[in-house]
Amino acid sequence: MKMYKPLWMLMVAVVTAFALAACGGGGGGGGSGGAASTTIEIASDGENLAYDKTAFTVPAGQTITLTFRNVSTAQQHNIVIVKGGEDVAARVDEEAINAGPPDFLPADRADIVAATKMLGPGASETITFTAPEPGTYVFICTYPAHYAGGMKGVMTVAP
Ligand SMILES: [Cu+2]
Repeated sequence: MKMYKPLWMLMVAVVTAFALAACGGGGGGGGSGGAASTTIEIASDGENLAYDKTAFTVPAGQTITLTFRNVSTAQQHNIVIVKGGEDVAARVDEEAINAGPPDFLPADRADIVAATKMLGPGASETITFTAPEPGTYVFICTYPAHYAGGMKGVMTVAP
């Protein structure tokens, strides 16, 4: 009689295994069974002053793993997601130019959700951040004249 585990223990084990399998299939997490996460891949658009996507959406509060690839053979690029719209983006762009090379990023990150380093041709970087509250957030390249040249997009954070 004591040789057998109670039936409920077996049930818990089965249900837990099922839940972990379901989570791994849908969330794309690292398999650690932690909080849900979202992966975003974005690149520069060839030699253009543009990204290969001008919009992406992420869920509020989730851990976002974003990989940016600079596929240009000549240009330096980064991606800087700002806490607001074009007005904030313009301010960050100006602060970035004042900050100067090599990163063209203001030391004060108050207006920035997340940013990669300035990447040379062919380089890539993966950053992780928590999606802020629902809304729209402009992202830009802060290399001088790239934002003005149209290198920008919008991250939407969904509730
Ligand atoms: Cu750029």
